[in-house]
Amino acid sequence: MRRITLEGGATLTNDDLRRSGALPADAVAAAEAIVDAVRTGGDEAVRGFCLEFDGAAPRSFRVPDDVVAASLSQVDPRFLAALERAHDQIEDFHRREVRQSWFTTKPDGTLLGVKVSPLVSVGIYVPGGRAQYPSTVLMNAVPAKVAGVGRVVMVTPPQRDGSLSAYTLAAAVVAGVDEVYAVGGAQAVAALAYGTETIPRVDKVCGPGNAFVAAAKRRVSGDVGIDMIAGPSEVCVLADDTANPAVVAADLMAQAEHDPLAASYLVTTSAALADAVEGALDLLCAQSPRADVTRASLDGQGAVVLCDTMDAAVAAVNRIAPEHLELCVADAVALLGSIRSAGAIFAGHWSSEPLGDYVAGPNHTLPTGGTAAFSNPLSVDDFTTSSSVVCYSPAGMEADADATQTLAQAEGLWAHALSVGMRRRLRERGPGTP
Ligand code: HSO
Ligand code: ZN
Repeated sequence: MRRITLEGGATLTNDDLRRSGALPADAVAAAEAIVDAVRTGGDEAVRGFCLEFDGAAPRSFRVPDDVVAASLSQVDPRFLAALERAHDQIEDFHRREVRQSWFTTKPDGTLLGVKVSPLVSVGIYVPGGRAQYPSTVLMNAVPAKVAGVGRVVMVTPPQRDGSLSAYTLAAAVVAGVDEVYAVGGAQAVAALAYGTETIPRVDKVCGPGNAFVAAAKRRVSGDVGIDMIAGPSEVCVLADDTANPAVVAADLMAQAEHDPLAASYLVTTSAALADAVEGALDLLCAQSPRADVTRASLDGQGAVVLCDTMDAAVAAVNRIAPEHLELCVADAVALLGSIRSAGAIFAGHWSSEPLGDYVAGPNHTLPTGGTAAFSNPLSVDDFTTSSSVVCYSPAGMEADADATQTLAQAEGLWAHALSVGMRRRLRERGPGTP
């Protein structure tokens, strides 16, 4: 990995971080053309793109419920138990995020508040093909269900033989997904956004995908809601000399093995630890069945940032604003207060990031590319809307009328003032409705 030494208050530059979140222009152009074609062409257009990209198109996109349910008997019982443990802990965590509607009454009898409502329907894109991500099904469907979304739909591309992965389907059953469609790519995103003859539209499209899927989500955004567009995965390990170098190396590799463009950073005050981690990386990469992807990521984006003080190390972490941060230091909890920007913080030597990818409970859909400085993990809030509520009493209306009319006059908005003025006059005539 590259070594960057920060001394005397020096800070990291964009070049140091080598982040590559931009979508390739040709993928954007292709995805936009597909979205527009599906918007006007419906099922037939979707079928055409499935034939073109997957080599086959199912007669019906909807996967029958009995086929979805049968997946439970096709997977190993240990896998199912793991899925259920993950589901229960993710559900437990997200239940705590539920925001309650609230109302308050002023002394004059006016009621003010916020009413929270679940989205009516949500579509979850789950990558398929060679990658299998049952964990992604849980991380998207569970918060949607906890929010109270009535219709949770999953789309995922079929495998080479036209079937869907039993792992992915089993996760859909455990998470309570209502409908499954065997469609992938930009055409699936377009079908969810605009609806086709056989795929009803949804209010929001979420879930990760390749550049085509990401570009399609960006294209439909505004016509439907979308969640964040995730870039390559990242980890930053902040370690002192109490960290175990082999463990730190495994943690850097756990992110690097996702994608040649993934980024793994080690920030440390200990040159001895940095050397030992590099040694361990060589040994462990030689054993990894995913050595190609892992090495490509570590060589491409990976970096060791050597800092002269712990304060400088914390500043470097906040500058990186990583998707995942591990605090492999003596007193991790004491450092929490100084961490400003990180999607998820794994505090202490026992808190492996992959525990959070699968079972700890928090969501694994997290802001990437430095966006943790201003955005949040996927949560129950992403599956609700809120409406402010105003319910004036006659006395409350009178009390606020003068200020409203004065501001309306200043803005030259005659009917605004009239709307309140009429009510004032009607109220003077006595009780009852205006
Ligand atoms: N680390 C990935 C999530 C994931 N890992 C899924 C394994 N499966 C991005 O947070
Ligand atoms: Zn992961």
